[in-house]
Amino acid sequence: MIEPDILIVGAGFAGLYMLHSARKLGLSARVIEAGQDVGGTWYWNRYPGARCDVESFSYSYSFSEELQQDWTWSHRYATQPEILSYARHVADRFDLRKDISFGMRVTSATWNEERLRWQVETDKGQSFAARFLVMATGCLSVPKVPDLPHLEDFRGQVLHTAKWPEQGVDFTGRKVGLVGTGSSAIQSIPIIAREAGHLTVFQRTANFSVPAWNAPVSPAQDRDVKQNYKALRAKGRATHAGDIADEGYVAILGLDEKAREAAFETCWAQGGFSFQYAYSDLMVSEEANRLAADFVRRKIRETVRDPKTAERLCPRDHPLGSKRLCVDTDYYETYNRPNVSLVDLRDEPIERFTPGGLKTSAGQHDFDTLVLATGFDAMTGALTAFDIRGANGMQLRDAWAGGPAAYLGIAVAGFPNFFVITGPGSPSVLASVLLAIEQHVEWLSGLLNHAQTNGIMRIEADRAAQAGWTKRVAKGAEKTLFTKGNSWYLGSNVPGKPRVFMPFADGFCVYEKICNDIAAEGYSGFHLARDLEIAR
Ligand code: NA7
Repeated sequence: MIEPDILIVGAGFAGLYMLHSARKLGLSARVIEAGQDVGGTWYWNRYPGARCDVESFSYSYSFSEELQQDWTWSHRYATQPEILSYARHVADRFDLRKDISFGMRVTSATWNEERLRWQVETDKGQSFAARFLVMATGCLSVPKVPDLPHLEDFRGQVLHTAKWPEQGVDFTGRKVGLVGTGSSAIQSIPIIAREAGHLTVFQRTANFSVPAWNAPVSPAQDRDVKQNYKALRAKGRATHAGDIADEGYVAILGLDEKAREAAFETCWAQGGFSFQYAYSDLMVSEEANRLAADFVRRKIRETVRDPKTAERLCPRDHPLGSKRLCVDTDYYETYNRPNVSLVDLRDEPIERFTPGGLKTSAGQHDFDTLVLATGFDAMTGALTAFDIRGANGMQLRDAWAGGPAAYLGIAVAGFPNFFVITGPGSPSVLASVLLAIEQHVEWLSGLLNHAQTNGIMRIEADRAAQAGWTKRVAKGAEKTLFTKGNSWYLGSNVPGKPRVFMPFADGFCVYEKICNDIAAEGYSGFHLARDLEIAR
């Protein structure tokens, strides 16, 4: 039995920084990682075209000046191999690997009130008893394979974007069927189309995508960012999106038609999330959102030559941004290729898979390779995948049966000494996620330091404080258009999952201030018990 102070689940960016921070506090820590290397979602998501959709300079740690000065990003949006190399570099640079158990999965975690420790079992038979359990399991780490009728009849190769073979896939000459049109699909479709004999995309919901205008980072840009990193990071922390990219506060409805069109063109030319960050009313006013959506639909029609295909690609059933905006390179252009076709599953639903492809209500579609770009059981999937039993034997998945509730999105009532990095109820995926991770790890480190200095053995979120927080998160989201689309933010891609908007939508800067105020008040909303007797 190993008895570390902290057991961390996951060696992605959250787990790596948590380990580094725990060491700085003088705590012993162990990380359990299912993969054979660090990187988390970037270890598994090796599909062609996988890239970050936040710019590389933001998609990186800020906690070490030496690290950010030494590392050079090759492109505005880094590829998966480059991001994985960065994670490996961080692990080596801070000598993290020696405290990580790779190829090991946690199978259960049970709170032992007598010992004030988490008893953790793994699939390798190794047990741990840790004072603190930190879930650094990521928001997008449990791939979702939907219930597709008679999929087992299909005789060809089946791939999921989030479980891509390490050796890659050669699509040359293959007939490929691809289900999905979320970010993973939109990034991989242009690349698969260049190799495949034919690619048929099966779309259920047309999605909004904006151009990445990805390009190499020039030596001058690199120099400029590195000279100004400190100020850029501070600027990012003061924004709603927690991104070093510019955040505008212009109201679309405040602009006349000419100015509006010019503003949309400017954002389009900048590319990426600037289209969403630029406006104060985009995510709160249906009319403002419709104007922006109309602009994107016009761009789709200008790009895609076949008018029928263009209409199918035009999103109509959700506000722009309510499903995560996609950032692409040549996505819409790809439909001008003669070897690419688009099937709209709303017009012709899938009836069943067959040995040579699938049959819709309109007829058979043949392919020999199936790519499922069907997403994730997001934000809670990894937390409910195995037994986590808190005080009084309560299972986390039962506690969350009606939807996840976590105080500040980091701690759960009934689950003492248990913390979730970028958990539901925190900005997480609505912020630049590396900053969201850093803020959580640093805030939690402050709490653990407070516990150490004051002899606190047991930390538990107060149930009423948690209920208040959950209400506040829901209220914040209701004021926006985020709740008006069926998205993984709401859990609506997983049948039976309660429809709850999971991220904190009021903005990173707002959230960070609340967290800091709570810390300054001596961690209000938490029960902190000083010694074993009091704790019981
Ligand atoms: P997403 O964004 O959840 O996309 C999944 C896609 O798969 C989406 O287009 C779904 O359509 C489609 N899907 C899911 N189930 C089905 C079935 N049963 N039939 C047809 N189509 C289906 O996942 P991604 O991996 O692309 O991206 C996730 C995040 O990772 C992304 O937002 C970035 O932050 C990185 P639907 O829209 O549900 O109709």
